Amino acid sequence: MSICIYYVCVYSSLSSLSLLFAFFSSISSSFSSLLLFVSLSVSLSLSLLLSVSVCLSLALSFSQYYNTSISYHRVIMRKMLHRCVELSVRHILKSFTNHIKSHASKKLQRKLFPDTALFEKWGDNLTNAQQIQAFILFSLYGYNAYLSDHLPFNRSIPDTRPLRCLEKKYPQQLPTLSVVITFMDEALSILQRAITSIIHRTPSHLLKELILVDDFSSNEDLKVNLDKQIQLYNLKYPGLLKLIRHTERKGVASTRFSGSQAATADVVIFLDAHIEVNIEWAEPILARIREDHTVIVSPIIDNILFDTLEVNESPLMPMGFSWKLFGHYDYMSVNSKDNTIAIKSPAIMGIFAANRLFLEKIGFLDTGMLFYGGENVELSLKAWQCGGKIEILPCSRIAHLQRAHKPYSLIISPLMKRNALRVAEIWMDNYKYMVYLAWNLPLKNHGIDFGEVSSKIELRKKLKCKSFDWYLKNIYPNLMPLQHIVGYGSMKNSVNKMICLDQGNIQGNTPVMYICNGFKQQFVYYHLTGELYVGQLHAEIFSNDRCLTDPGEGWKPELVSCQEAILKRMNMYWDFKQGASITNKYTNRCLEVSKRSPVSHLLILQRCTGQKWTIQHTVRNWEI
Ligand SMILES: [Mn+2]
Repeated sequence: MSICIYYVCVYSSLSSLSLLFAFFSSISSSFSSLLLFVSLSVSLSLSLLLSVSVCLSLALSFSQYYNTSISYHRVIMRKMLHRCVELSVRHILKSFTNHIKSHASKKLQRKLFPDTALFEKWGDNLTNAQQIQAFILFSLYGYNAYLSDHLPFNRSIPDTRPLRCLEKKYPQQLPTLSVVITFMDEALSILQRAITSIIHRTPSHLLKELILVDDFSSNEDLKVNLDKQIQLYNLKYPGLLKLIRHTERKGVASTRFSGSQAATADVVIFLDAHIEVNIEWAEPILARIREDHTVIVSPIIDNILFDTLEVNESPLMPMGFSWKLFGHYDYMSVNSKDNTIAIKSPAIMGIFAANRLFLEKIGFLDTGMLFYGGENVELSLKAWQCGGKIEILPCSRIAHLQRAHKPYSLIISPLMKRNALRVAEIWMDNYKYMVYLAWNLPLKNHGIDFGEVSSKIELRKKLKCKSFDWYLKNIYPNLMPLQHIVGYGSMKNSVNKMICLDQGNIQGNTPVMYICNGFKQQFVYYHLTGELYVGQLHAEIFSNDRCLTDPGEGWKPELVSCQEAILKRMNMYWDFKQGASITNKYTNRCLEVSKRSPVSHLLILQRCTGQKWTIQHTVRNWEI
């Protein structure tokens, strides 16, 4: 009996010790999962032995009761204990090798597409087959369509509105709403989630119709399958959904135009298909347009991450654009006391709503735009210059999925350039040269066909729209026209015509000579007043153009923020004429090229040796 109690005590204390060890391993990050596993296994096996000992001790007592020989039982007990130890050791070894194997296979799974953005933060527990499927869908759509296919259409997303929005009350009587969703080669589940969110989060008496416009998708899923889904929706909500299909690709402006032509409600909103509307999104829009039918409104567009599809709140900021007419957030001050108040904005976001008749009156979007780019700036200028206004509403939130890459192979830069020139020609009067400068195009004979614009100019006259000068001064003072540019484009030296002045390493401030490539890093802008801007043109109050300066010592020229160079009175003014030297006005040193080898040239400052420079485009009669 005593030996049994001894075994019970030993095994129970050992197993409790192992369990304790396992517990500390699990809470301490310094212990590996392997240690945790081993200690758990040991504790389990010891518990097994413990229970065997308990059984044996009971059997022993039982046999003592019947006066059976103790020594006989001792032999049996020893044998059984040996067998138990042997089994436990085998069990531990087997589990241990299984653990190592599964660990190794997990590592292999993670490495299937290690360089793909999709798998950076997502997809750890997928099998190889699932990873391949997710990868293919990601390549097709530029977002995580695999995850989208596995999430419910009516998933909830965080309410990102400022808290004070929750206290707002909107009138019962609001204008009706037509929602237009335009799409091209979108994942069906993404489109269905957009539709579901709109149906669930818009009061049904306000939502008159949901118009889908397909800009000639090639995606099979969007054909028969989409038709079936629309039938199902319309069974539940009779007549709510309409589908228009283009038989050739027409671009964003024309696709939205097709939707607007089918719309019949008081207010029409244009959405992408990769969106989810948030709680009470429509009421602020409809209430504001009811107050003032000339205001075009955008919601705050929160961001759906392309990999995890989580929603991130966006800041309350108005929208602006660059001289290339690319939209970007602007840095105007926003009312800090009441963060629910509409934000006046120079431009619309990619999503906007307007009174349908007002939109029709100002000529809607310019359907002469191809593919996309520029159409939002065009509508923005038109709205402000022709008697309307643009506002962003902090209490209306729509989450929008930003693609990691565009799913179409088309090179869009030439089309964006062409569209930008249309906007410049129709709306920007004598400031249009800034768009040409930003795109590095000659003012005349640029050879770009931007299509017919005379009817648009005619409409502008008929509506008695204001000038772009008025717009810049009153609505968008952060965009600064440069008045004194006389030469721009690439800058070449007489030593070697194959190399161009280049801003050099992006992080660095030392300009270099580099093989001419026509990229923005090699754009140079010379002002009649002597400044030489190097690199992409900004000409906006809160962005940094960089000016070429002579530090006064050493041989290296430097690029410094132009504003900083003015404040610190740096040597930033240069004498230059087409085909002549570039000489610093203060130090009298010349910007020259030193040949290190047939292929390597240094850009240096030195006493002038008569090297000549030529700039790609010249303005006015600024020539020698
Ligand atoms: Mn979009």
